[in-house]
Amino acid sequence: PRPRAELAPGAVHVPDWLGFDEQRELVAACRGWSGYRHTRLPNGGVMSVKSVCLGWHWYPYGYSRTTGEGTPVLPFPGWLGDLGRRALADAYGEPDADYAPDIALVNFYDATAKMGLHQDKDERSLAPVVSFSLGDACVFRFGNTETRGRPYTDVELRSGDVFVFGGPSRLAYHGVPKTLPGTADPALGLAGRLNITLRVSGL
Ligand code: MD5
Ligand code: FE
Repeated sequence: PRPRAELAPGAVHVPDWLGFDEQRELVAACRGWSGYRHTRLPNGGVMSVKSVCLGWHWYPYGYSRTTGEGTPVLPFPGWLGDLGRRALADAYGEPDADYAPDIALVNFYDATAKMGLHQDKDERSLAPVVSFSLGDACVFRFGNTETRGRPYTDVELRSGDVFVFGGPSRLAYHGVPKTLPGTADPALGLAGRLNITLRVSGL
């Protein structure tokens, strides 16, 4: 059994937090959301993950009420905020009735997708980020707040895991150097990895 682990102050990994039925429901919800796209970076690069946002549209580096393509921004569902509040309470061992995420960023990783080390600085609020992993496992690299580089810790995130990033860890560098293709439970019906992060825009 993988124990709950605090990697750094405010950075808590809760393995197997989601039951299998909850994982299936989240995968089904992710399938229902449309508009996944490879985000284009200002420097000309294109992200290898495909993403869709609920509540606010993420563009590097900020959030807007309209997508670049002019398609409507999907609503942020109340049930997802409830799930995030429960996850936060279990991770920190303390409920926070005021935690009100209004953004969900959903990332889909195919077998070759990855995410370079970065900080999440596009939210005006430094409230915690709650992350749900589904499907293939991945290597998650959790770094430090000072530099893009060592020291960092590699953690395997598996389907059903929750990770909460708050406090001093909210601005830590982090990334996904690789996924572990084929590790998802076939009964989940997901080839690849989905990650849902809940955030507070502060807008
Ligand atoms: C992922 N997503 O697995 C990760 C998990 C992203 C992103 O990094 O920006 O979409 S969320 C990890 C995260 C979020 C906020 C803070 C910290 C990590 N952190 O301080 O390490 O697709
Ligand atoms: Fe991030």
